[in-house]
Amino acid sequence: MAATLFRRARLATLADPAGGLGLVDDGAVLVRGGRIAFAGPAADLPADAASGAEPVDCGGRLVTPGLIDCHTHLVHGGERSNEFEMRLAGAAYEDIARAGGGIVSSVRATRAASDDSLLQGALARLDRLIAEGVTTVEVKSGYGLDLPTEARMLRAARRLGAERDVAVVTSFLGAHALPPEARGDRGAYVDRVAGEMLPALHAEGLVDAVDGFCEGIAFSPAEIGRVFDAARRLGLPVKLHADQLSDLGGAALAARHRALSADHLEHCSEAGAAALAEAGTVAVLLPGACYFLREERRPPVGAFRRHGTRMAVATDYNPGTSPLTSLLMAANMAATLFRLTVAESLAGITREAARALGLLGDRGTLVAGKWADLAIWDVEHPAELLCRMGFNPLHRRVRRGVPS
Ligand code: DI6
Ligand code: FE
Repeated sequence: MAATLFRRARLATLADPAGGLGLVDDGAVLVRGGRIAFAGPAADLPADAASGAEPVDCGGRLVTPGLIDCHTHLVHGGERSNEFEMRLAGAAYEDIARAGGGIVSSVRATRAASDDSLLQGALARLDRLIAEGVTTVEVKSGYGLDLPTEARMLRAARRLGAERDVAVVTSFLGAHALPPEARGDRGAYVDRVAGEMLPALHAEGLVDAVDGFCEGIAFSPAEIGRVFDAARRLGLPVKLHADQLSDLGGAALAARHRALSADHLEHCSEAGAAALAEAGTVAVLLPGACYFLREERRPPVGAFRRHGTRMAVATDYNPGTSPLTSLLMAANMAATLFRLTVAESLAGITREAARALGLLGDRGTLVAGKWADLAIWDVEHPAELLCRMGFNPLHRRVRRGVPS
């Protein structure tokens, strides 16, 4: 089996049980069959283990796990810079949404877009993420809100993983907003999401997890609960847009359903933070949306630390509230806006992002047995990855052992 030895590497394994970066100054990563056979101090590599392996000299560069963006809406039609201008003039996001803009305006554009334009638009955005060392990305539906368009979005998401060397994980977000044709009949729409759309999309193999938007302008905890019950009947994991603009008890709802993650959480209470920790539900922080909406509330990072709630960080790329295609910038904002440490921010876009997708068993840290997904950086110190803005120091990205 072909083997490669990445040598003279400064590793940040993210595998430190105490939550640190797991730094190894003179490190090596041995890869066999696309998986990590060894990662650690070069001096600990058994002398004969790497015989015959093709050497790759990392020149003392920092090597981290490949980055993971665990919350994106990469597939959509149209763009929403008009709403940006309206908000600059003083309009609130919720007012724009109630007046028929917001998510529903992206729904109109997505329904009108061809399959090819959905794919090409998403590829252009995905390429920005990949250029920064992203090796796994989650992609949601939720701008179709009818079965044919939700299916087209999820098929486009699957295609992304065939067109590019990246792992794509899909989430069905039928409970994102009430579509105009539902004419206020919320119950009938939620029934359709849970009883028709989800089973059909799942039968086509398009759904890895089920997401929902629990908010005053979207769906109530009871409505989301019905969608989550349907997910459980199909054996699918769930996650939730929770407590972003108000506290509807979204974190507790996610915890009750043993969700993989609860995302946003600016308005999450202390009890919500505790419930997430108890359930093992990851808090996914999305500072891009917080920044772009000029939200003044911050997620309760102190409470997450006190209770031992795991924290991931993602771009939440979407055309309305977080048009951000830089995961490094998201990590910078998590540090500057939310006061995460360098170790927390970097873990947030690697180890904890893998956990938030239920994939920590095979990626997210540099540990023997996992996929050899690596990012090799032209920096010496991990803090350099986060502190500079609009700066991409990626030297090489490695997926399943193959450098690109
Ligand atoms: N993620 C979402 O899904 C909503 N907010 C967020 O941060 C709405 C996105 C949109 O306005 O299109
Ligand atoms: Fe989102």
